[in-house]
Amino acid sequence: MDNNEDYNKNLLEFERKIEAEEKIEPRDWMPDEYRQHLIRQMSQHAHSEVIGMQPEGNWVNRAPSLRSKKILIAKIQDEGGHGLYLYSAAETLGVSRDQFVKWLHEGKAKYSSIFNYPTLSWADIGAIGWLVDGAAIVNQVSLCRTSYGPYSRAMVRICKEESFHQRQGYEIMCDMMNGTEDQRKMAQDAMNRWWWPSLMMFGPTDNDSPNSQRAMKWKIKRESNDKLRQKFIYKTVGQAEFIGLTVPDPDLNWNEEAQHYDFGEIDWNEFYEVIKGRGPCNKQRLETHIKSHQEGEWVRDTAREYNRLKQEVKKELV
Ligand code: BYC
Repeated sequence: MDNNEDYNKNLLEFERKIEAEEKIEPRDWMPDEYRQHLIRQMSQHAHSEVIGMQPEGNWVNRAPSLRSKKILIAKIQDEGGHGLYLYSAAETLGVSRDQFVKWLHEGKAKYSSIFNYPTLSWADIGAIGWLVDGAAIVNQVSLCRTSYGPYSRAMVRICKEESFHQRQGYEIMCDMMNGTEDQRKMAQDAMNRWWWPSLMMFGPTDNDSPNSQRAMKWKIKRESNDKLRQKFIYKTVGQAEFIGLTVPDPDLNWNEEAQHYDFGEIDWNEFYEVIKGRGPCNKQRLETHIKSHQEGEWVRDTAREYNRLKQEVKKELV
């Protein structure tokens, strides 16, 4: 068989597995474009989890009670863990974690637009848990059925933890809406600032999403950006109304015929500015990550040295 014949045979088997809903595993043959697509998406996803620790970390010292501080610390730690699952899953595609981090620092890899907005009040911590984790769950529940085995398994575990995060955020919003007039105003202000960026998390509209077609064909993505955005709005509007929050969109209307909410125009200029690195906090987020990474060099050195010594001791014992 010549190379071309080999390739076609492998491709047929790969497509059969995708069609049959069998997972693609790290040692399986896969087209290079499939591998590259996953490397991009999974590393971006991992970076988002880790960069996402920063806006919340900003409030650990100012949490209003010991209980809320403990919960917030646990949540932030979970996000770091999610980054770890995702980097490990992405490494099975043949790229090292060092390389992923290098691409992030060089501005070659993205992370979610949402983490380039500031957290101005305690209510923002509620809004992040409720809206941002809420949006992340909608996306990630769908990704549990992604075709790449390690990604899909990481998602199952992550989703369990994200549902706790979403409740943590909603609890803060409920408490504030049941509090004083000033607290209600803070909650509404956070809702006003986080609503639209949360809708942007799902990416451009289906018509403007260059990666979607291939992702759907290979079942990397199981539902489109617009469909997931709709699901999030459907799930969230009732929760907002229930506690007396107003969704900051005068064009939001239930469409009986389509059985979904029609909503106003997303500011796509803002979205593209943020993903090009020109959002309110992009510079700060990346600089903080680079600084922490450099400061953590001694930990990595120590771990490497520990491993080297362990190997030496093992050799001596043999
Ligand atoms: N932000 O063709 P499209 C979390 C980029 S964190 C930045 O639709 P795709 C959490 C996109 O990369 C949740 N960039 O792309 C953590 C592409 O550019 P490139 C993170 C975005 O990949 C802590 C271009 O726009 N979740 O849970 O088919 C605390 C065109 O887009 C964004 C994930 O990462 C964005 N929002 O679809 C709390 C989920 N949207 O790469 C919570 C996994 C689009 O070609 N990722 N772009 O240069 C995905 O599901 C998909 O990658 C996306 C985008 C839906 C995000």
